[in-house]
Amino acid sequence: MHLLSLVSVLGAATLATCQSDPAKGPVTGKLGDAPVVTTSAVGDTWVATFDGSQAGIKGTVTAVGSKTGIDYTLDFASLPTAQGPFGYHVHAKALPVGGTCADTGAHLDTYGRGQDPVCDAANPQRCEVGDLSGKFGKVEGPAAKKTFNDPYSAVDQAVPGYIGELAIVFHNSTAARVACANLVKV
Ligand SMILES: *[C@@H]1O[C@H](CO)[C@@H](O)[C@H](O)[C@H]1NC(C)=O
Ligand SMILES: [Cu+2]
Repeated sequence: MHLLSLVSVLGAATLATCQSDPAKGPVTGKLGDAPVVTTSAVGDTWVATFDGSQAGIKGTVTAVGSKTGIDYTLDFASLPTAQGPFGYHVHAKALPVGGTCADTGAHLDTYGRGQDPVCDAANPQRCEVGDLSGKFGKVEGPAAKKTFNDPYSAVDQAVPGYIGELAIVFHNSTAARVACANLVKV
């Protein structure tokens, strides 16, 4: 066997051990798949309020602690039809006072799977924790209401996947960050 082909065989083997089982879809994070969150903080509630001053987006994202993760409700009276569909994520940082959506960091990615390849909604445990629209679908104007349970995010500060005080960011169809608001405890 040539050295070169030995190297490529070893390379392929190394790659195979780093990657997830293809039958289960892309892609396990460096710290593994996201486990289902169970918590004692059931009922704790956080709300991000969009007042219409950014891209005309007006509504709320409400996150309520559930026995498994978080029950989310998106309730938007105004979403500009020309710019959607909109992706929305929990980002890794809060919007600082006087800051912009560019200051909110990347998606909350508790298990280090990265953005590439994109989230496969059939395997939500392998998506970035904060990639809510990747897991549960984008929203479109002129208005939108949407509820879902995300078992992998948490309202309990002691639990990995904690979203408290972080920013929810909306992206338009060309991925620009068009609106953001921090989650505030109710
Ligand atoms: C998305 O927002 C950016 C920044 O405001 C803007 O330049 C772009 O045209 C928007 N895309 C759409 C499809 O509206
Ligand atoms: Cu985002």
